[in-house]
Amino acid sequence: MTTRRDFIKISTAGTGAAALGLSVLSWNGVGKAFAGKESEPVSDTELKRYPTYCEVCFWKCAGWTYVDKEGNIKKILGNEEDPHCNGRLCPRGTGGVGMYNDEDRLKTPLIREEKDGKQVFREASWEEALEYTAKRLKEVAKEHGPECVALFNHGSGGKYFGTLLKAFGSENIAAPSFAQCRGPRETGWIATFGEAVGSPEPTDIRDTKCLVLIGSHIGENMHNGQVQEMSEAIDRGATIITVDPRLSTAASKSKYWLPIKPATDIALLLAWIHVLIYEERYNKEYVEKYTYGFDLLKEHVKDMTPEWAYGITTIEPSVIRKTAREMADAAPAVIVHPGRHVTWYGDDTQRTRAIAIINALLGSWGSRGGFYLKEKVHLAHQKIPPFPKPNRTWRDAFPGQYGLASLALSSGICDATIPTDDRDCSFKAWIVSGTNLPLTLPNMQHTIDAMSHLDFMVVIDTMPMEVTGYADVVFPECTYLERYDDIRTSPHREPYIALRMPAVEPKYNTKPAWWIAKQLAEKLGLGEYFPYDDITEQLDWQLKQVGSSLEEMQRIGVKKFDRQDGALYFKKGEELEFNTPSGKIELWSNEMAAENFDPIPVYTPHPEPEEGFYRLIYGRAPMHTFSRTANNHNLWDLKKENAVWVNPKVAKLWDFNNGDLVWLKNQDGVVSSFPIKVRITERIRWDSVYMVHGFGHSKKSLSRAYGHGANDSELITKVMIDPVMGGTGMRGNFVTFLQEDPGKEVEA
Ligand SMILES: Nc1nc2c(c(=O)[nH]1)N[C@H]1C(S)=C(S)[C@@H](COP(=O)(O)OP(=O)(O)OC[C@H]3O[C@@H](n4cnc5c(=O)[nH]c(N)nc54)[C@H](O)[C@@H]3O)O[C@H]1N2
Ligand SMILES: Nc1nc2c(c(=O)[nH]1)N[C@H]1C(S)=C(S)[C@@H](COP(=O)(O)OP(=O)(O)OC[C@H]3O[C@@H](n4cnc5c(=O)[nH]c(N)nc54)[C@H](O)[C@@H]3O)O[C@H]1N2
Ligand code: SF4
Ligand SMILES: [Mo]
Repeated sequence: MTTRRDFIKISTAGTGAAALGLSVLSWNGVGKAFAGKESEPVSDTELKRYPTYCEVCFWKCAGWTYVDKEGNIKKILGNEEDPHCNGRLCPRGTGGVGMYNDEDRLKTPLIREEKDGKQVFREASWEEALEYTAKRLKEVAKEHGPECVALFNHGSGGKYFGTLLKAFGSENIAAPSFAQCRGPRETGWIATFGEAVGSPEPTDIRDTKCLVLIGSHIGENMHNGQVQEMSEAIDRGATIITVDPRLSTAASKSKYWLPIKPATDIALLLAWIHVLIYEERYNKEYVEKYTYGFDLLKEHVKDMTPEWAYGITTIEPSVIRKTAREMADAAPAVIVHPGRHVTWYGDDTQRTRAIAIINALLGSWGSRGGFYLKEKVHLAHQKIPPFPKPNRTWRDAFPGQYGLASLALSSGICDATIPTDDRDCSFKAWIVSGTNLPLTLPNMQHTIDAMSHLDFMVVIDTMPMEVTGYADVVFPECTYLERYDDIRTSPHREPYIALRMPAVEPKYNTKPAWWIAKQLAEKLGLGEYFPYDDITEQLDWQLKQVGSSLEEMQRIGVKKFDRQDGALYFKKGEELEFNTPSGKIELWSNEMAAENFDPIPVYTPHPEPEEGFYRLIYGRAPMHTFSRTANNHNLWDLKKENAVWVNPKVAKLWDFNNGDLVWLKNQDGVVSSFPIKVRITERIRWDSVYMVHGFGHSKKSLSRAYGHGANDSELITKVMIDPVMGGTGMRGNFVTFLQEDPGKEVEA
């Protein structure tokens, strides 16, 4: 029998969240995720299950969607075979069915039109909306060239629109996961180790003796497998060192919490390097054999003592020494975590380089308990005609800049959509799939300005999010529970694949991304780039190439393969060639030097708040993902709004009580659209305030989320661009409090 009791048992025994002290989560609330009104206890024999992988965040845990005879989704559980989740979904994945059940969903295609002098959306048939979109895209291409069309995507459907755009003649395909998220880390890692970290991160937390978190707030950042491994590491007695101006959940479970002054991490990292080198605690054998530029590094950090760093970071020299020694004692089973959302202060590639260098000095890259050597299954693709070669790409809009950006910059394309005198062409049309740009890119007003310059914009989404309000055409995609997508093949200790298939028919008049992209391709005369009538033909063909089949994957969901590339770690003394100019791990980076950037990271001070202002920092809540879950009734039940964390000293100064409502005003005079509740807590430094990203929705069509909490993105008007790769540093903004309603008009 599957009953409510079973569920609670699964959940509490389930995610490492419980062990991480996240019992603040209301498990009953999570239960509502699938124990909705219609959910009377049902016997397992009455339920059919279909494999899926979760789309509530990008960890992509594989699971099973259980459906009763009437076609109601009863629950979603993790797939035991899947190393991303080990059979246990996080609260968001469990509550994912709320995306399917949301009565506010987009229900049918929409076309913008003018009626009585007002712009409105009218409902349209798929045929009309597709035909109209193809016509408008052709017009843009004819007048400006196909390169003036850009795709913004995040999530599974993006691949199909990527193929469409390349066939159309444009390579301008950007995701916020680069310039707003992990781009600096990948750039820093490539410059050091010759390869990117990638997702999921190959951190061997399972076997580590010491885990160092620089801001990474694992536990609130609910990336499932990582949270589970960290919780086990804590149980095993591994040392956790957390550097964070806020007492995060991870910090509260750590042996050392270093409440660093924000924006000074590079000084701490350089001081750690100093201690490791000058106390001769680095891994000499590893460094001699595999690294390049050690002597230059040693000279560089000569004066960067813990005493020097103390004046910058406010971290006691003795603590800096003690923590460096803990790392060295654990080495090579130590992980200085590369972080994930690392676009903080504009010198982020340099900060992640410093992190990479420490890992190299400790010999953790390629070592058990450090970083394992990941492997993935390579899937074949059916033959399609070659893509036309575009005459221009987004890079032409930034001559001589961001040479080390390995992927397109979403923020860059946004900037280059606003015409300027010195740019000979700007972007004229956007296709936006699965990314809520006004809340995702910093400086919301700037994003809105860019969109207002477009000739044409089409949005593919599941919900009437802010971004849909700026579209000419809106295509409603069905949710991940109602569709097939690409086979998930992500790197891990063992290579394996996962299938997502529909558990139920698409609700309303919604369609999957592959279908929308294929229909558009056909209307644009590009049908040969989608060589199948139904996606299942393509999936079955791909699966057969690796010795499986669609039929098998529908039964098992996840399939593991043997490793082909050898051992999980470097062998002792093994000869290795790294994919860098010197063939070694570059402590001194030739690549950075060639681009005229500091070849070894340097600490530079950043602006500080003026009196009465506090640095605005932000992060994640375990039960929400960015802005996408704010309206999900299951997760909304758990957390309806964000609060602004304020230190008691600051609260006293402002005469605040817990729960007071305030508006935030930033250094450029921008005021939050909605008020936010004050949360007074010692867990935040007095010079900063903290809030969870993703709230403060301004669209009334989001009936639950509208007006709840404040939106950090509208307050982030100062963007500190990383000159190396164009990442948008977002933590250089300062806010003060308004206690009276400023009477701001909010667009709905
Ligand atoms: N201020 C601020 N900005 C940030 C961050 C921050 O912390 N603060 N974080 C940054 C980071 S790390 C990242 S990775 C990005 C994330 O950026 P996004 O992925 O853009 O974040 P979301 O706000 O979740 O927007 C997702 C959009 O996809 C839609 N969607 C959900 N499921 C589907 C689907 O199946 N199909 C389609 N077509 N659409 C779907 C949602 O309705 C929503 O409109 O944001 C970055 N921007
Ligand atoms: N529940 C949930 N989990 C998620 C997501 C989600 O939306 N919801 N999104 C996922 C994604 S795409 C990403 S990229 C990750 C992001 O999550 P992470 O990469 O783990 O975290 P960051 O956003 O970099 O950092 C947030 C932390 O940085 C601290 N911080 C702020 N300023 C500084 C500083 O100057 N120095 C230091 N050392 N710390 C500072 C904040 O106090 C906060 O605790 O989370 C992932 N996991
Ligand atoms: S971590 Fe949670 S939300 Fe993300 S994919 Fe896994 S179950 Fe889904
Ligand atoms: Mo991210």
